[in-house]
Amino acid sequence: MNSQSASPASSPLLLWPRAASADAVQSDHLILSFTLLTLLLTVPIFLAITWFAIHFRDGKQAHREYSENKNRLLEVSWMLIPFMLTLIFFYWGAKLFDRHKHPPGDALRIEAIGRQWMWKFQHPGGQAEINDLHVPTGQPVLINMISQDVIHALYLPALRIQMETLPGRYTQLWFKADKAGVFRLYCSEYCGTDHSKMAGLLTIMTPADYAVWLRNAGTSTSLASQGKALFSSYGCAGCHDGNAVVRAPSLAGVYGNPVPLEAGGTLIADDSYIRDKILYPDHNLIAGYKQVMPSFKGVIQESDLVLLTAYIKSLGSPDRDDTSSGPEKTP
Ligand code: HEC
Ligand SMILES: [Cu+2]
Repeated sequence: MNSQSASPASSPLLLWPRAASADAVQSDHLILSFTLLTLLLTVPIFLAITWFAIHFRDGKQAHREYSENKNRLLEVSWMLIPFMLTLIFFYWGAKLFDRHKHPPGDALRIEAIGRQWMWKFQHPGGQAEINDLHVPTGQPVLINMISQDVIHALYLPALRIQMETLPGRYTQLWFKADKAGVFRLYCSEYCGTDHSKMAGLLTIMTPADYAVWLRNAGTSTSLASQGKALFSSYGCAGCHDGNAVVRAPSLAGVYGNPVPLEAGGTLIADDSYIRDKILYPDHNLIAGYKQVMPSFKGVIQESDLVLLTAYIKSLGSPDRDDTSSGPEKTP
């Protein structure tokens, strides 16, 4: 298949676009074979019903005497065999679903924000794009998304995947593309007047082309360093850097680790935890601290929350042992 040149614009009605990943091919096989099985199971029944309806119609001379079927093997097998056949698809589908739910750890992470009516994508190096998305082949790509207003859904037909984009909650989607080319992406959740315009192009490129694209896409400031600047400008550093007057924990090595709570129990400091902490600091107070952190709800936008999280994430590896200035975090 010739890729890069095949612009999606050349075929306006793309009901079944070319599959751009091995998983997408799997999905196609699953759908096609399940449709075939459904036909196999329903067409004979449909034909039999039609034949019976004609053969035994009112007024027709036919043999109508009841005779009991004593063939137990036949009775059991016509129930069991179709059941087993459909179970194969249950297993196959569940396996694919499970794969979709578990992104590999080494995935390239792209941040996405949906809003009425556009998509904003951000690469780790800080390169941002509106509606269009560029990704490399041969590497798992994880899209971490959130909505700034209503529910949207990021739909990548060539990869046969979509995910709801929710206000107030991160959702994720991952794929490993293996075909370079230009495809389409959509919002697949009706989200208001200009919903139909919330679409763009998904460009899948070889890793070398992607590297060139990144270099030409501007921004030399990574998400983490943009976040660092915000960390100062929103006044977080005032409390959270080592020599503040207020007793606040160092954020080094927090990301990805369990946090002991004042109320008992622990939480894993993932993206949602950090976002919640910034917006609702009075929830989940950390063990050994007073509630002094102000809420930044209505002050900090989703896009900045993503940057702050990227910064906090960059502050340390998950396997922190204690160089941090906060009190003991281990129970
Ligand atoms: C007035 C001081 C103060 C300010 C300003 C402040 N924080 Fe905090 N922050 C705290 C304190 C105290 C805690 C620990 C107690 C708690 O759970 O609220 C904390 C906890 C946190 C935690 C959880 C840390 C952990 O170990 O799990 C994060 C993340 C965090 N703050 C991020 C921020 C960010 C980002 C900002 C700026 C937008 C900010 N804070 C501004 C005082 C502050
Ligand atoms: Cu939308």
